[in-house]
Amino acid sequence: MVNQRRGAKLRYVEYTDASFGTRVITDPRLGIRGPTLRGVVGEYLAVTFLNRTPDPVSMHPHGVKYDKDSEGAHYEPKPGLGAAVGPGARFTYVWQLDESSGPLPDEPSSKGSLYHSHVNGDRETDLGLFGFIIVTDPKRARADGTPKDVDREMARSS
Ligand SMILES: [Cu+2]
Repeated sequence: MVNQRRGAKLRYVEYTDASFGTRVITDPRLGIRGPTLRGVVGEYLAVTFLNRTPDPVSMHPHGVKYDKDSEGAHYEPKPGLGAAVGPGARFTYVWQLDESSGPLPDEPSSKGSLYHSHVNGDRETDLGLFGFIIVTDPKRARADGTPKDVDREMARSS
């Protein structure tokens, strides 16, 4: 399977809605990274994921709260429903942005973490299936959830 697709990359792509018809053009500076997911403390992120790859993949988040089905990681003995989304299948992950997801009062206005596919360890991340999650303090956020004190955003993953 890996040999068949040597050199091929995979990528999370954002669409305007769950009909998956119209792509959202993301910032080219993100490179192969998936769309940046963001919210403010107190909100939930609901991500409807459709797998258009030939293999089971998932979305596993860091820095947020979730129940077993929305964990998105294939941990034994009993993985949750979102642990491995098969080719052509879809799953809606629900992630809670609680106090620990966001910044402390004396920290910058947002806290970053990441999401990545987690069916086969790091393999899918190496293929390109990862992206950022940015959680902002609601007192320091604009109406759209972006931080008031940031006018230009650069994200790095290393
Ligand atoms: Cu991880």
